Parts: sequence; C-alpha cells; structure tokens
Amino acid sequence: MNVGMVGYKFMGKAHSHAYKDVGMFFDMDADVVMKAICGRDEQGVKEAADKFGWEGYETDWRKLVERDDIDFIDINAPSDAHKEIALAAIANGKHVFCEKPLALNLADGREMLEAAEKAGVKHAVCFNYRFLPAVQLAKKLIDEGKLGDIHHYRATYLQDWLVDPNAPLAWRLKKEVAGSGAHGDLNAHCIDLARFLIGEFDRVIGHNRTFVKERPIPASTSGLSGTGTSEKGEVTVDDATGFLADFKNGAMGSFIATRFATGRKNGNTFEIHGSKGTIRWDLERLNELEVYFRDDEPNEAGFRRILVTESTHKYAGNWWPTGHIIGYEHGFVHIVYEFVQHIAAGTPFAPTFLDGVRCQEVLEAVDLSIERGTWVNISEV
Ligand code: SOE
Repeated sequence: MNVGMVGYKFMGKAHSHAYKDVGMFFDMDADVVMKAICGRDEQGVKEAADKFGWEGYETDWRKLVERDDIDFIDINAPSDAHKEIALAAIANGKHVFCEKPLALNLADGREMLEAAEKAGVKHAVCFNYRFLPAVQLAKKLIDEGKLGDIHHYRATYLQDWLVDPNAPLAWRLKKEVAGSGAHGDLNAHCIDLARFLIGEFDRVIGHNRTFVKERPIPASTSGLSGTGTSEKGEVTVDDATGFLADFKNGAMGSFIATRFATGRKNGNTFEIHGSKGTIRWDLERLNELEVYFRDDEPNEAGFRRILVTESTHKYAGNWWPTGHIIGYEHGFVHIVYEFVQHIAAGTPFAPTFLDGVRCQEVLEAVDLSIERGTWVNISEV
C-alpha cells in the first residue's frame, strides 16, 4: 500500500508516525510504504521526508496525485486545500484519507463525497479519537445497553493557546483557510464522537465569540505556537463556539469548543448519562474510562475508573503489557490500521466522507442557528 501525503507539519508528523509504526504492532494484509511526502517549501519538505522516513518528496501535489506508484493520498494540509487535492486524487483513482474537518463548508464536503462514491475509491476522514481504547469501550457499553436509554450527552473541547492576545494570526484563525475556528477544529471532533457513540443530531442552537479581533501577523509558527511581527491582521473565525442539541434518540446535548479555556490544554471530554448508568472520559487521561452503574450494590455504588490497557480492550493488546499506557499518537496508528485493512482486505470502515459530511451538516446548522438566533433542524441545511 503505497502512500503519498500532502502536509508535513503537526498532523504530517502524527500521520507519518502512524504509517511508520503500524506494521510493527498490527498484522496487516498489506505493507505500508511511505512513498512520498509533499509540501511547497522544498527545504522544509525534504527535511521532513528524511526525518519522518519517507522514500522521497514532491513540491507540487498535482504531481503526487498523478504518480502511478501511489495507491492512496493522505491530505493533512490546511482545510482550504482539502477539496481540490481530494478531487484530483479521486480523478486519478487514488483512495483518500483526509484530515478533519472534511472541507471548508458543507457544499464542498458533499461534492467530495459524491466524487469519491462515483469513482468507487475508498475514503476516510481522520476522526482519530474514535480509535482510542477508552472510546471504543464507551461505544461497546452503550451498544450493549449497559447505560440504558441515553438522556444527556455533554462534550467539551477546551484549549487555551489563544488566551494570550499576542499569539500570532496562524492559518487556523483565517476563515478563508480554516473554514471556522474552534468550531470546525474542535467541535468537529465532539460532533463526530457524539454521532459515533449515541447517534444522529436532530436540531441545534448555538452562540459564539471572537474575544481577540486582531493578532500579530506570524513571523514563524510551529504546531500551535509561534512568534508574531509588529503588524496586525484581523481574526476572521470564532475563538469559542457552544451549542445545545437534541438528538434523534431523544437525548439532550451540550457542547463547548474554545481556545480560551485558561489552563486547559487539550480537554476533549464527554459525559453521558443513561437510565442505567453514566460514563465519562477526558483525553488528558485517555487510558481511563469512568463508569457508574445504578444496579451496583448501594453500599458499593459510585464512579470507578477502568484502566483500558487489558488485552481485551480494543487495540490495547497490540501494544504493551497490561498497565503500560498509550498516548495521543496511537489513535492515528489505529485509524491508519483500520483504513489500510479496509482497502486491502475489505473489512468494514468508518468514518468515511459521509461521516465528514454529517459532521459538517451539524457545524453548519449551528452557524445558521447563530445567524438566525433560533433552533435549526439538521434537515434544513
Ligand atoms: C489544534 O486545535 C488541534 O491540533 C486540532 O486541530 C486537532 O484536531 C486536535 O486533535 C487537537 O488540537
């Protein structure tokens, strides 16, 4: 399975690590070969190719997607590049693995889905958090009915890297490049996890805020940090977006994504209350799932913490002996494993572009609700 990848920064590194490690820890029906990585800055992409272990590099993604020796294209460039690259890759018969959010907007996402389905290529959106053992256990408990009927779903995605007003105007803060701010970057994950765990959204109502309206033009950026120049530019996305939701199964939901949660670095959490029990999870303690079951003996009832490192926990057994925990990067290894197996062995796979579109529908319905100041049904967008 020969991979060509566009993007070589934060996500490029996470994905490269996944391609490198996956064959060492998982039995695969195809070997993953890191053929070529692509970026516009020749020196930067060459250094990344050497450091991350790619066979070669390209500076023009058009060349990459036309290469006969490549089976699938991984897109982790900024969101405004997703559609054009994906459509060209699909036209060249390549399978596509795309970072979230799938596209700048719903219309683009729908176009990408339609093209991929028409061409019969395999497609995936990198909602990596689905693939952590604790999230898999949460899904299993819910599917087995251990929580009973779901009443509440509460999600947060809390970061604080923008609370400093001098943090530079990175691409993630420009609407034309990122589509939206905390909403598309972080609520996209929360929406996907909610759909994965408890099902489809019915209607939403939201509010948002841009606390700092102008920021220094970047001198350099790396990951989420960087330095700015003395010149300032306008922030054109939300710093924070919160919304309420009704789900099709009758559950009530609340969501908040913010880059202004002082002290919280990557607080991706969910808490789900059902008629028989509750579960809660926090990415900052990703190897743990907290559970509470109503039918426990009253004397012994209470929250308990399951350490999801037993060989019976999904993916955990592929790594280390019990208790030897895994981290953020492992979710990417697991999703790459599932996608390659899907292509090579025909095993079922989600999240596809359809899940990317469903997520985009909710994102867009929230934006519409903010514009109108009323609830918006997902079926309206
Ligand atoms: C930055 O906000 C970011 O890296 C997101 O883009 C990722 O999707 C999320 O997993 C962590 O935070």
